[in-house]
Amino acid sequence: MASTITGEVLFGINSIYTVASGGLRYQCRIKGKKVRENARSYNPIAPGDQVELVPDDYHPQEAMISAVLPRRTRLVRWNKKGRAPQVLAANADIAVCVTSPASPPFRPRFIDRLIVAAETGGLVPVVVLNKNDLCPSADVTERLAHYRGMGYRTLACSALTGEGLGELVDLLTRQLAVFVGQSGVGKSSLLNALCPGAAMRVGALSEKHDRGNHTTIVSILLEMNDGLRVIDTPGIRELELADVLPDEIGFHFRDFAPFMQACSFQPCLHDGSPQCAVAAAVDAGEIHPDRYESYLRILQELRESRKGMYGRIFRDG
Ligand SMILES: Nc1nc2c(ncn2[C@@H]2O[C@H](COP(=O)(O)OP(=O)(O)O)[C@@H](O)[C@H]2O)c(=O)[nH]1
Ligand SMILES: [Mg+2]
Ligand SMILES: [Zn+2]
Repeated sequence: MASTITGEVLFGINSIYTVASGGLRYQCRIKGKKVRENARSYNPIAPGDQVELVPDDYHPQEAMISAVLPRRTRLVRWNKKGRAPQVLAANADIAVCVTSPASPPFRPRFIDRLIVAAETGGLVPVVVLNKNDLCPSADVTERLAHYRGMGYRTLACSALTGEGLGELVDLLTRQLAVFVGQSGVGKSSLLNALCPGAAMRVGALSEKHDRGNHTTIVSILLEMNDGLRVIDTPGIRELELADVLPDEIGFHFRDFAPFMQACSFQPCLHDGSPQCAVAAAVDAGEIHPDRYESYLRILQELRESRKGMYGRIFRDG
């Protein structure tokens, strides 16, 4: 039997995965049902996954993926079309939530969701405000300061003017980041500003395999100059959560933490139970009402849908 080697998945399109190993790139298919049905997810293998490869003796750039090594972290969302959890990135250290002050508008609820998804998957969330050249409103500035006040790292920058890009490079150095955000916030532009040609590579890939116009359609791990490594993801309109249990959400709203223990009925889901200290803190102006609204919506969504069924499959499995 051929000996196996270990590699890192860069991206996968139509069940062909491009895997980097020892300075080479292999085109790989999955070998066996075990890997293919990995964790009942939409995609069995994600960018950033460490995999075992069996190189093809006759085709030097081809191999079979025989196993996926355990993931250190995972960023998961609910894939609506596929009706299953989708791993956007594996083994990334930080989840960079890219936002913009306008076009598209700033959406703190998206940030709140990404924070929950990131923290439950073992990643550190960071909030990046791109298009800072568009002069953010007082409202946007205030919400960013609020995230900062809660202890989240925030960073304002502009792919257009270059503002803040040095700080972004510092953030990305020596750790694997995944960029997540609504379509149009400038994820690809930022990557392109950091490494000219990066977006073109993504665009070319997307064009070759789908509809074109340089839109990112698959997640891809980009290896840039100076060893920077970033996973770019397709624009996400709604970040629906999966792989999270309803009673876990509260722990990822860290502004709730000082109050949660004081709720009269434990465990409390803070959605209308009597003498809920979190709801009282919202009324008293100690918790931002929009954060509470975010929380309630996520809770509602997890309860209603079949997604609850998938609670924690990745972490238990
Ligand atoms: N004013 C301004 N426009 C930007 C900036 N970054 C990106 N854009 C524009 O926003 C649009 C979407 O950018 P793109 O990188 O494709 O966004 P993505 O969908 O998040 O990858 C493009 O027209 C960019 O030129 C920025 O910093 N400032
Ligand atoms: Mg893009
Ligand atoms: Zn409560």
